[in-house]
Amino acid sequence: MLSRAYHLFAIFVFAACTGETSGQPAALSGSPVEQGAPNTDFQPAFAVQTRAPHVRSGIAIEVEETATRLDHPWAVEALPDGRLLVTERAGRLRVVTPGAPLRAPVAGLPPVDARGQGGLLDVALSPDFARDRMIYWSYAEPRGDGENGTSVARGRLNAEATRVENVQVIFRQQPAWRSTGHFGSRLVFDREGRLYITLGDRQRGEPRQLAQDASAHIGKIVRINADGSIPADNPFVGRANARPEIWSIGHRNVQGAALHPETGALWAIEHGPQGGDEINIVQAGRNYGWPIISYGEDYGGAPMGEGVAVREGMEQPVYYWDPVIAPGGMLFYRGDLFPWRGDILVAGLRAQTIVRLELDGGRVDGEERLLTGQEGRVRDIAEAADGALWVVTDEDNGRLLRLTPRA
Ligand SMILES: [Ca+2]
Repeated sequence: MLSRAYHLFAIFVFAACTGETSGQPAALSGSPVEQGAPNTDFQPAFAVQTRAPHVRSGIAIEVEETATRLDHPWAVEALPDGRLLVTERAGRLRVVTPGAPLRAPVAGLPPVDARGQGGLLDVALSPDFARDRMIYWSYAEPRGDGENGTSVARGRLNAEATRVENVQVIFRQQPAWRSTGHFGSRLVFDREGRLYITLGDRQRGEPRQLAQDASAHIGKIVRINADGSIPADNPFVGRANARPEIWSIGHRNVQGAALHPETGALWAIEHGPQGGDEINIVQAGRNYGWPIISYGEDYGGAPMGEGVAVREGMEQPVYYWDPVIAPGGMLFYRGDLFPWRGDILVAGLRAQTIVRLELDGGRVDGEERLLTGQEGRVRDIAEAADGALWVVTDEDNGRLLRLTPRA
């Protein structure tokens, strides 16, 4: 693994905006990003719920290859000292120092079920990491008899960043299932230090129905305290036949989430089936509709359920895509290195790009695709303290890339 390639920082430079040739600002236009025909003929429930006007930053992005030969990296998180935490799905957590060879993985993590989409997934820093050095990670946990489920553990990263200590499992999705798909797994702390965990529907027909059943964690977003205890004001606390960790129901497979920088609300992005990736503002106790409503169709073209996208009592997505982008991680850009403060950036697996969304309050009003498709399946995105962006590509030869504006 310690190839000289790590020392050779290949630089790729290309225009972020393939649509512009003259350097002139693009004319305002209602035309969406070029993305092919939709799979379905659903009409949006409100204006600009999909196919927002194509906006163009008009800037070029420099892409610096900081590490290669990562084994299907799933998450990247910037440490305060400029190093990165990177998970590899096979079960390895790396501390990456830009410019230095990859070193041995962090020791002390529990075993993962690294089959299909499963393995070591997200990693997040404690809100008080500078003081407590606690990290939190999600993973497909083997539960015996071929079953597994999404679990979240935490531990203290030792001073040398070589080992996690005092590891505790603080959440276990129930029930376990025999499936290697749809683990969800994004971790987001809110402003009060409570932890949101996004979960999936386990990809099979039977557990999919449990996305509407509050007695299961399947197809949910949950919220717990940092020690695994349950906040007393969670919406399902005290309800019969309901899991008290649940924050919202009716999700398919949520792999991206972030707190809105002004409102503090949780925004989440989930994979649709064939069509119907969606962004939701996730509010306590609400039902986000899966598998009853969707802007997608089943693989092969059959309708999902009754083939409806709107139902009373179920939340509409803020925005959706058909065809899908296959969204990984998302963030709200906070820096000023790029001219995108307040915009959403989404890692696109199928789209092999970063998708940028401009917002007008709680609605999307512009969309741009930022990379050219040469970077591979973009799994996660993180913002460094200086406003640079870090992304990882989920491939056999997965890469950690640093993005900055081209000088
Ligand atoms: Ca939905």
